[in-house]
Amino acid sequence: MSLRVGVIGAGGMGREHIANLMALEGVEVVVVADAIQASADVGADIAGAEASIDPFGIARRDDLDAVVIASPDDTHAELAIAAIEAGKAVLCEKPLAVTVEDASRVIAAEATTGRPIVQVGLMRVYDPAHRQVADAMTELGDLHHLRLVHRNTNFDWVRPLDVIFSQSMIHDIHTAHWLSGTDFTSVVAQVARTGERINYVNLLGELESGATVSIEFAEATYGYDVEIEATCQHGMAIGAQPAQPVIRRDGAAHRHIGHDWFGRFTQAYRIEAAEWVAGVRAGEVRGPDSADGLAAQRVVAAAIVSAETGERVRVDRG
Ligand code: ISE
Repeated sequence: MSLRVGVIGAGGMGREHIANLMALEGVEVVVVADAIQASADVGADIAGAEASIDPFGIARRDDLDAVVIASPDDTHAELAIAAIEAGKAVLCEKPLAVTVEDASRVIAAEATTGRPIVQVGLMRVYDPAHRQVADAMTELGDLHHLRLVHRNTNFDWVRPLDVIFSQSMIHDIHTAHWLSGTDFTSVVAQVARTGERINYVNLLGELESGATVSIEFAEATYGYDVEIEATCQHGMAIGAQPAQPVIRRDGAAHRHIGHDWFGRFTQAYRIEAAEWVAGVRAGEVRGPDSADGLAAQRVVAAAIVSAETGERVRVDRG
C-alpha cells in the first residue's frame, strides 16, 4: 500500500521534499499546503496533488499517513504538535522549534503517543562527505577538536542573530553532537557586524567528552560552502568537497561550487527522504529525532545569551 504524505510549505525546501518523495516507489504526495495560494498551487502541480491553503487542516487530516513540515520556522512546533495529535509520522524541517520551550512541547506531545514519530530535517547525517568523516573517525581514536565552517548565501537578507543560529548554524551544532556522540556543555559566541548585518559568527563549544568545537559562520556572496575537519588522537579527517570537474576555459580553471544548500546537499536530501520513508514504514525514527532537535535548540539558546553578554554560557541540558 502506498504511503500517503502531505507536504506543508511549498517554498524551496518543500519543493525539494516533494521531488524527492515522488521519486520513491510506493509514496504518494496527496496534498501540498501553503498559506499562500500561488505557492500551494506550484507545489501541488509538481506533485500532481491537491493544493490547500490550510496547513493545520493538513496536519490534522485523517487520510494521510505522514506529513513533511517545511513551512516557516516559527510554525514548525505548532504544526508538528497538530500532526502528532492526529497520529501522523512527521518529518519536520529544522529547527524543530524556535525556542527550547516549544521544542520541549513537541517532545511532550510525541511522548503521549508512546512511540517516536518525529524526525528532524538535520540532513547532514546523510551527506556522503560527512559520513566519510564519521567513518574515518572510528579509526582515529578520541575526538579532540572539530572545526566546522558554514559559508552561507543568504547575503541579500539581513537576518537577526537568533535566526542565523537556529536556521543555519543549527546544522553545524547538530553535526558536532552527532559526530562526537556527546552534548555541548558550554559555548562562547563572537559576532562581527556591519550596522545591522551580521557578517561573521564564531561559536566555540566545549563538549562533555572534553573535546572542543569551533563553528565559523559567514554570510558569503560567492557561493554556498561547508567545510569539516575532525582532529583526533591519532590523526585528522577532512571532509571531501562534492566531486565536480575542473573546467578549463578562457585562460582559467574553474570548479563549480553552487549557490545554495540544494546543490551541496542534493544527495543528502534524497537519502533523507528514502530513509525517513523506510523508518515510517517500519514504525521507527531512524534519523535525527526530536531529542536531537531539542539538544540543538538548547545550544542555540546558550549561544544567543553568550553573544549578548560576551560570557561563556553553560548549556542547560534539562
Ligand atoms: C537553510 O534552511 C539550510 O538548511 C542551509 O543549510 C543553511 O545554510 C541556510 O542558512 C538555511 O537558510
